[in-house]
Amino acid sequence: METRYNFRLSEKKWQERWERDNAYRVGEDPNRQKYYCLEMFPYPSGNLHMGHVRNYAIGDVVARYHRMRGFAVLHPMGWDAFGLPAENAAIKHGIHPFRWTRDNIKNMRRQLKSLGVSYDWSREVAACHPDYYRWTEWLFLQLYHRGLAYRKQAAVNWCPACATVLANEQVVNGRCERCDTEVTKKNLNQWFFRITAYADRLLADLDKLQGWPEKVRIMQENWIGRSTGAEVQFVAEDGTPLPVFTTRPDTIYGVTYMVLAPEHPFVGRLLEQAGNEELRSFVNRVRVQSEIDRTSTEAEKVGIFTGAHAIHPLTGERIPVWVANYVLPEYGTGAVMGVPAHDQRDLEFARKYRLPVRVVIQPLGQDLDAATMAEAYTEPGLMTSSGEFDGIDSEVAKLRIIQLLAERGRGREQVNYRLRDWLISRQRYWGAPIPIVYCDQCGIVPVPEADLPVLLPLDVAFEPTGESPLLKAKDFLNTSCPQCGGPARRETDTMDTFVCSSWYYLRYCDPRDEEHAFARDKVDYWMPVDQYIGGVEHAILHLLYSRFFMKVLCDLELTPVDEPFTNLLTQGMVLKDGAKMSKSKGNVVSPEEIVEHYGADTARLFILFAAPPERDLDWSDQGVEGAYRFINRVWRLFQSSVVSRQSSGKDGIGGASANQDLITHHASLITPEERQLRYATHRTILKVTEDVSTRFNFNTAVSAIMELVNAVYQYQSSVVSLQPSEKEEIGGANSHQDLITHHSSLITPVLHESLVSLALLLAPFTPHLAEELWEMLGEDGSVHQQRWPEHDPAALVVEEIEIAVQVNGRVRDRLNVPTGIGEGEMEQVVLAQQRVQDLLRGKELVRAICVPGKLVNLVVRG
Ligand code: ANZ
Ligand code: ZN
Repeated sequence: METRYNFRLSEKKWQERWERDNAYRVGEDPNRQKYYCLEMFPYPSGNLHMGHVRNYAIGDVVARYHRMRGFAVLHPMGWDAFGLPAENAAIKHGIHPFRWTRDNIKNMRRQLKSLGVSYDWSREVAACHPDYYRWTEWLFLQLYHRGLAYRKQAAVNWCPACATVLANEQVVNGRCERCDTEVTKKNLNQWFFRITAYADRLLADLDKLQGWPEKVRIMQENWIGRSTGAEVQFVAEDGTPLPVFTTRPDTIYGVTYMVLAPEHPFVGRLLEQAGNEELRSFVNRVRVQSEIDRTSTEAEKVGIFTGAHAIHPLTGERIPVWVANYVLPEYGTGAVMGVPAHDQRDLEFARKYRLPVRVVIQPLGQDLDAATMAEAYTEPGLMTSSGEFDGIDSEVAKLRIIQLLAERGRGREQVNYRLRDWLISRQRYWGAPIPIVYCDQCGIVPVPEADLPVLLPLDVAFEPTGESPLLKAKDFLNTSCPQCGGPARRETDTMDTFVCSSWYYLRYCDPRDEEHAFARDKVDYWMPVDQYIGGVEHAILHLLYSRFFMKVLCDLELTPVDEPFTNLLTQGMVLKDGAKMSKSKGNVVSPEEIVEHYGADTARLFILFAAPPERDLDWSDQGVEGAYRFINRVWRLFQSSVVSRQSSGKDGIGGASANQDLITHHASLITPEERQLRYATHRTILKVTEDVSTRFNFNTAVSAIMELVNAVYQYQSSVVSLQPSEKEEIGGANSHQDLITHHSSLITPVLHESLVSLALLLAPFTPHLAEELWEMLGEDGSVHQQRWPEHDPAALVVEEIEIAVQVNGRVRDRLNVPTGIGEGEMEQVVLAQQRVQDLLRGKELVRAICVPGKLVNLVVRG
């Protein structure tokens, strides 16, 4: 007889059976409630890492649990298969991105299957497949036709030596990753999605997302960055309007200078005039700094006076106009009114360049000294040195000043967003083509829907020039205009891969549709995703873009809802010795090796047990060993308990539910040991159900299961030790067979119930082992097709004792409480009784005197 669980044989066996039986395939079922469980689809980098394993193990618990609860569970998997690494591999190793990606997918799919995750593989999608990106292109056209996709000039990273555009990842410390040349900016015509048109809804609807971690909602809120304030018209002395955006119109009398972004058009005009060499070199220097370098609070604020002045809109004063690195061209109007007394950044700038400081808001009962103040005063206060507004509250002045500016045609209330439109053009090959054609006659012409997909040509050359191979693919590039038939050129930029991942969850609902991106009735059934699970690194862009897409599609009446993900779980990282696993640190634990050595169930169990899903998890070899030992311990428990049942045939105990009836019926006949085991079993069912369904506390769920296993072992040994005489009767258990036969007589309905429950409770966590246990129990079908167990409240009732309830010393009631209940609990139980509440109505409870096991005396007044 085997003494160890052969996980290799078992995991292989069950994986093959699931595949053979299409065990996790799902369709729309009008009679069942749906449940859509989704894990973020991976980039096919080549190998699964532990972060993936954690992500999918968590998702699989959720999916398997809901399946057992009777839901039609959609649990799909696919590949975020476009992107730069494939192209880099092509250049480095001469392997085509298509082949590289396909081979990686093949390997990772095998690895995923070896983990036994319950995916409906018939729904697999890959973003780089023409059947998929055809619809990415189609979605682009839908946005285009709604005015939500447009083209404008925008700066890209440019390496002058390679004469090529660089992705942000390819710029290292401001230099080209390939040739180390200093990177500059270059303006190119690029495509944008008008996500800013949805800024307000994306912000407001965050309130609907109560099933998301609060931190993620806050990150999105900050990213959208709504500010209310005013746009105020300053005008340069030559008449050029220089509007500024300010959140503090109340400080307008404190303006002592203005600052423009180096990219501001007015600065461009000044540079056209001769003799501005100093300004020119300053502007060139700042323009290549990254946004982060320009705006971080530690970064040095540098500026230069332009020589120009602007007129203050209320006082008519001449205000010097500066250029500085900290003003961003893309925010507000790219121009700022400098108020050093009330803005820290402005104060530092003013001190550095000896610009005047003017206090216009005073804190109550204090007098700020402009000459010496080291910190700007940024709170509300009383207006001062502000003309007609002196002496009033600054919050009130805010509104009045906007009013005055509006009356004079010099400003208005304004809301501003930090959110920028989404630049989707990538000067890359391995991405979804942008379905646009440029015609000399007709200009920008969208490719007709009937002509989709615009296929990515495969026969292209990869050269380390950094230039997109599409520029040299003449058959692709040169085409005819869909409108006039004349010669035209295709757009050679491809789409940001975030476009592909903004709608994949919709394609999973209808993955093989050749007529639509997804059919309305399919998404009506499946959407929204009930539970989305993935890394917090996608908390901003991916989730925001997906929400944007969903709102656009809902407005187009292509989907029934405008939020894609009802609940979101962001899992923590997998660490080794406190550090993130990474190749460079050499602390990577390979999932493949763990599965090979210990099995998929061990890997899953360890990961689920080691930490709650949202927390970081520290890898521990002992932890893995522990999970492995536990799996063997469970297996041996079943082995010793039930093997004989097969030899002696099914002994009338019957299936799980028949068993339940039997036990309930004979409840009064069971022994104290059995009562205890039943208590443990049903308490575990309750605990695991609560942990899995409401809190994702998989770690405590697993530890509850472990305790139940201990309880069953304890029960077994107590029963065996109780019956020494029987043991002797069958010959001292000399032969192994005797022992087993002997045990079989001990499989009471209560023990059987515990074992059945264990197999069911383990199913979401260790799906292969659970199948094996189910089979050992002699039960039919897959354990994963069984109903999730329900706890029997009667089993949780512990022994009770009658106590008296007194009011002011007179017995008014009697009731049962659990024996051994504490004083506090006792008081609570008594006060919760309806009859007691009736007795106390209109009276004031002074205190409750509890005598454990005897009485509670309520001392009342009135
Ligand atoms: C005058 C002022 C006085 C300001 C004061 C603040 C405090 P948020 O809250 O992020 O919207 N600003 C406007 N456009 C800018 C740009 N393109 N680059 C850098 N800074 C810019 O910030 C709005 C404030 O940031 C605006 O209000 C403006 O400075 C500055 F006591 O105007 B404030
Ligand atoms: Zn044309």
